Amino acid sequence: MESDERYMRMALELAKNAEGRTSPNPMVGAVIVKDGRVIGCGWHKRAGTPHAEVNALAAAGDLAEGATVYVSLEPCSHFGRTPPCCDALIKAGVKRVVVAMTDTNPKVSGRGIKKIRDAGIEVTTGLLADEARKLNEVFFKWIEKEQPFVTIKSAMTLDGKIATRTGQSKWITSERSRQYGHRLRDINDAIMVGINTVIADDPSLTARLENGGRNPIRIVLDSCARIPLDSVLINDGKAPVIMAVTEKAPEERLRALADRNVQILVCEEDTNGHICLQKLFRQLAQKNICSILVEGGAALMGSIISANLADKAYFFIAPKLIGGETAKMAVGGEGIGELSDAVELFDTSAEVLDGGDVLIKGYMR
Ligand code: AOF
Ligand code: ZN
Repeated sequence: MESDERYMRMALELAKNAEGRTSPNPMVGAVIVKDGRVIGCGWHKRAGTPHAEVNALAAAGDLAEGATVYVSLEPCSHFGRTPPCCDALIKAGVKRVVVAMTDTNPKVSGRGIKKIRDAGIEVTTGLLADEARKLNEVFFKWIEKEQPFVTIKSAMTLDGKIATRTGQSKWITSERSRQYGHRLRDINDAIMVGINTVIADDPSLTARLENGGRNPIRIVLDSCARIPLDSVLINDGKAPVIMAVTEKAPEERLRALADRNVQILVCEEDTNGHICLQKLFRQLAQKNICSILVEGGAALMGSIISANLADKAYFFIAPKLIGGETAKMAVGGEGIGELSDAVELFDTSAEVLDGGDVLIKGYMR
């Protein structure tokens, strides 16, 4: 039905109100309709708080009896931080439930839909399923693969440089691009950089948006714990810091970091003696870090790309040229020899931002 699609779109839009705030839960929206009128809406605001359906039912009150509920994800069937939504819908006496897609969380996985059907309620599934899946690309990667969703972000010139030959990098891109970058920090659970970036830039890695913003957990890859002890990010207390080190890191450095409330993760090395990123990502996923924004520098970007660990990419390109053989490029590492091995992005889009920078984004793998 045409109106089914309209209400489901509304549910998807409502879900987005909580973008970046629901982790490790998905974003979910719900719309309750009776006699062609919306009688209640809701969305899931934050993990540990009521789910979308429960918020919408509360808004509709007794009117929910005999109504149709549109929900962007299968209603849950498990007792988690909150009780099952399928029970709440059954209790409210709704007549029909329209679901965009099944929840692939193994604790739910069709059981919510079955329970609602078994209670004699009509259930329609699969409406705008592609949109619903894309909305929660982060959650589905995390719950299905037990890996975080990894986004790489780089700000470069037309000739792919991220700094001049003397190392100047502030600022390559426009104010608008940088605000966009802060929004990406705001909606990701964690931000990751390599130690060379910390030494070169002494960044704070916080989300500085006009209306506040939420700081991500800051993760630094630093095998030997070389981080200067006066670095801003381990002293400003603005967000947790995780230092990923290996056994090469000296004890007394680790103690000094622990004194600054830094969490230390001792990681395994790969065959090149670098931190094994696959294993580190798995460990981070187990800590409920569902999304990571990788901001460089060049070496880390090269490792992530060659290990095929990125899901999504944002390249901000300023219409400027820097030139120079030694000026750093966005992606370091060894690079490929055969053109046929080039990493190709898919589902790409390009957008000219105010200020003239071009944002190219797309998916990887
Ligand atoms: C829904 N509606 O709005 C959301 C759902 O720990 P809990 O109780 O918050 O449960 C979290 C799980 O519930 C989460 O992993 C996902 O499978 C589902 N999320 N389900 O019915 C919602 N956010
Ligand atoms: Zn639920």
